[in-house]
Amino acid sequence: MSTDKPALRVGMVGYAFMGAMHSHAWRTAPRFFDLPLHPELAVLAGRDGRAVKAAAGKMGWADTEVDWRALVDRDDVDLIDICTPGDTHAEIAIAALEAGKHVLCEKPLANSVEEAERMAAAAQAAAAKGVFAMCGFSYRRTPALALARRLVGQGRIGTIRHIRAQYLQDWLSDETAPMTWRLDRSRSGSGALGDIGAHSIDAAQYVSGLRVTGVSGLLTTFVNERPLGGTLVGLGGQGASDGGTGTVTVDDAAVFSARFDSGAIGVFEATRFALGRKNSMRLEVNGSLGSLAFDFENMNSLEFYDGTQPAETSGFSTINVTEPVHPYTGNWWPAGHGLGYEHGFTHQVVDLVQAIADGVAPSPSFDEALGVQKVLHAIERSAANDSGWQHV
Ligand code: 4PW
Repeated sequence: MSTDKPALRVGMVGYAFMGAMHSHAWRTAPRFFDLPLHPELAVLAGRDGRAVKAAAGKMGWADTEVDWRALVDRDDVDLIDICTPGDTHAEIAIAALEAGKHVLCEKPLANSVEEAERMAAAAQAAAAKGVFAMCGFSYRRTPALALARRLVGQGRIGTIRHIRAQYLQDWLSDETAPMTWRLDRSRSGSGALGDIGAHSIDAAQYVSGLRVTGVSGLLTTFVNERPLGGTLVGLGGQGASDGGTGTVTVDDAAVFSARFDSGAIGVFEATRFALGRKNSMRLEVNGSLGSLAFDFENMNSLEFYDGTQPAETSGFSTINVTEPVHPYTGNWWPAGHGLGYEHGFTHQVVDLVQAIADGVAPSPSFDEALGVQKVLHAIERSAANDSGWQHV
């Protein structure tokens, strides 16, 4: 693609699910949005030399490295995109920021509050030098959720009373699905809670503009041992029957209640065992004048109940979030054609590149992501000591 825009040379660590998705976003963003900088897929880093070269060829990266430290040291890279499990986020992000590289880091920010605090401090120090960091809570950039935030900000639902968030998947419902890094606490930091519950916490705070101030939580692991070998399909797969088993050291499901700074209350659920629900990230916000409801499995629609309408015509209406007036959608297809999971990641790149060009800190910042990390940790503390749990 020819361009007269200055280059933003990207180096990415990791090339699995999120690496493939971020590669798509870096390639696609300048083709549909007029960006002030032109992202270049410069270097892909991964430990396996042969595999990373094959991935670079498939995903469109110009060069490769087998050590992320070498990537961070290169002077032909301006930004490091971290698409690895959470146990490596802190060391890579802090090294990159200290080397003067902008950073995009997948969520959740880290595997502990301590790591997240160090990352946020490094990002704050780097911002003073015009080097910026963003955490990849991509659901914010789904047009329907961005529209929900706009409507809340316009006062269309009044004072918020309830926030109800569920993130329902079922890829572990099969007890023979094999062990993966997502089930190993030393790699992932937590299970459904941090992997998908973090999205719900960020989306709830983003749409409502509120902040969680207190939680009470329950975590459970339904299947404690899983096959070590097998065939991975999507996030799950078919475990081998003869390769031994490994111990699942994370939660399979999390439920928690929350208080918000405004006095609103919330209920949250995150599970990988909701058989039949594939990627149902749901958010409902009830206010004094109306309600909003979203389900990612119907991601081009937003349900809106306008409580100011006369009773005879009141009811939830379906907003088709595909019009040019809606966030991001005008750059894509004619009204009604709809977008997919991958578009939120492209919008994430668009907003990150614009922020860097404008010299302003992008959102969600590492500080915002640290806030989510603190909520995750509070839920784990609550669940660990059964606080407030009345046994019947
Ligand atoms: O953040 C990702 C979600 O968008 C998670 O890591 C996996 O993919 C599970 O749900 C989706």
